Amino acid sequence: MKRNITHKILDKHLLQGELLVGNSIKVAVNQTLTQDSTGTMVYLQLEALEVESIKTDLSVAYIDHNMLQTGFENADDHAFIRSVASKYGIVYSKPGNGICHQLHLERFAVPGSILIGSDSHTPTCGGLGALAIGAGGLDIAIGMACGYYYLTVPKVIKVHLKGQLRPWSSAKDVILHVLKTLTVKGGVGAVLEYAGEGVKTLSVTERATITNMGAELGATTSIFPSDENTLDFLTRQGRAADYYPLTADENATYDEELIIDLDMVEPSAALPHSPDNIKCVKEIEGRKVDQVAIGSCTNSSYTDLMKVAEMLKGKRVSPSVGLVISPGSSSVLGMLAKNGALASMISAGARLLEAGCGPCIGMGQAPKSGAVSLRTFNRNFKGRCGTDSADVYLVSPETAVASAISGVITDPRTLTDYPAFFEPEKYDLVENYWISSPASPKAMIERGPNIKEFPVGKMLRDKVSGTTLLKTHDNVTTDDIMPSGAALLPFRSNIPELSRHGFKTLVSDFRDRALKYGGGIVIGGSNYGQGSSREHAALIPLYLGVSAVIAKSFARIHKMNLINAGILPLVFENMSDYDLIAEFDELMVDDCHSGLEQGRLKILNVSTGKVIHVLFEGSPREVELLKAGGALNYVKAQMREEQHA
Ligand code: MIC
Ligand code: SF4
Repeated sequence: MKRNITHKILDKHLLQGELLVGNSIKVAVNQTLTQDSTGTMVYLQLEALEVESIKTDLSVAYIDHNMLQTGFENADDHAFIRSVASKYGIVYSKPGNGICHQLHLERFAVPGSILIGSDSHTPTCGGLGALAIGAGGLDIAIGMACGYYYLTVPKVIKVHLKGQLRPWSSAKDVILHVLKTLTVKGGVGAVLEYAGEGVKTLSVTERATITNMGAELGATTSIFPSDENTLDFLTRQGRAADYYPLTADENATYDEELIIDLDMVEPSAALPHSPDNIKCVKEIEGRKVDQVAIGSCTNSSYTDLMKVAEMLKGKRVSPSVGLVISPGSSSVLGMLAKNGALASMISAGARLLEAGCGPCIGMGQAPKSGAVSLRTFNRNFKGRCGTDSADVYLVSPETAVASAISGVITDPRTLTDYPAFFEPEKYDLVENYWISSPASPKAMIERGPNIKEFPVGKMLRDKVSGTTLLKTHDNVTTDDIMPSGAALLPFRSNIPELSRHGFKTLVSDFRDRALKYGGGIVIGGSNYGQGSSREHAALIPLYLGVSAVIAKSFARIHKMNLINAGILPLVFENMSDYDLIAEFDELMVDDCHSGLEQGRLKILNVSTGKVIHVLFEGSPREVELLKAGGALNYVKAQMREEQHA
């Protein structure tokens, strides 16, 4: 059979199972990455697994999210992560070094390898031909401890790129176009594999912008071939030796195909409050803009920011606009400083932030009430920027700068001179933010007062019953289930404190409801749990006693996080049965164990007397994880058995 790139990589790493769409397989993991806001939990779980060493070729712990140190909490988290990194020989990236995905692309990603990361935008490294998958924290801890990862074999959608982008249209507009076509649930259960003659017209950083935002489609990941542009990128980063050519076989088979003519891609924007709410910039031109933010793991590379600097050279940011720029890495920032680009930004009136996630995750720069904020980021969920009443539009760097200068949403094609600059033959590598040393098993773990215990599930009883604590609409995000931002991110290693804020964007009293009824059940719409990989969106419900979530459908990473936590993720057999359950109804499920094994369970709505059938769509291993009360219990028991065998 003629193989696509995805199957070539999966095949090479296959440890167990058959490569058939929908099957559960076990693959070897080469690399892992964590960032700090999910990382504390990952490393607490790694400790709980009680292994002496890790089994990956490379694991990296980045500090990039929680960098506003307004209290001791974030700094405590950093110290904890750093001490665990030193114990296990995990590479530690100090705050200020940059955003995990941009750094990993620059320094470590290898074509043809498998990378898993505790962040949903891990697929960024697919721009370089790695199979890079975002996962929940426990999966990353297990990946490090055991060297493997379980996934459901995705279907592979070929995205055939024709032609070449016109000036002022950019990689961001390509992925916005894909989002318009497929929507935020169109990628669930799929890998988007890019192919066609248009591929060679895109640089690795442009490809990475596209694979990064594949996360917004709900895709397992996105991947580009590894070709001469990959070699060019790696050479400039001083690591040509990591190059490995990788393309799909001629006439390779795919499950679906999408054709995009790059010539036809226009400057676009995702309108509030969803990344798939797409319009062409020219349709929304003229709306007054209050804030423009440039950066995030989507658009903070050297080439992105050089374009920005060139466009700002000799210009003035509109007096009514606040422009903030956050570079993706210390290397990018250092080079901008050295070649004068930073000076162009500053003299135009831009505000410069340190290299990190910053405003993308609401760590500062919340816009004013009712503001229009244009951002080159990847998510515009309501309230994520820190201001509930703000309207966030996702745009390319070109559209962002054109609008920052004019003060209104502006199609960059109205500008004349397309920014020109040279890419250096060798990128400056900044070494002094990295801490890398062999494992020192006796290293003291620093555990400040912010590091609290995390909840672990209990063995599943055969009968589960509970009150419906909440019923949600479609496309609920993990930002809804467990909001982030400057006030809450400091508590990512403090589940009791965080539990006060569960589902806060939907209801103000979820915790009180859970306490009153002694836990219960949540009802969701379709694509429940889209967005971030944060397993806190499962750990908070676990902590508050939620035993099951019954939804129309689930987003991939969140479903796995629920299973890992020992919470049943069940889907309605008939979607209209969603209407048969109201908030505060009493539900009862008998014969859970055999129901899970058969994939079909019967629920009695005790309040109405109605019977509802739900499905469990998961592998036999996932049934065992649920019976054991979650992945930690299951994997630990398995490791004990192996030791005694
Ligand atoms: C995000 O972009 O939503 C985050 C913050 O990077 C999350 C991780 C987290 O919640 O810590 C993600 O994308 O997984
Ligand atoms: Fe950081 Fe934003 Fe990227 Fe998430 S999407 S990793 S918050 S820059």
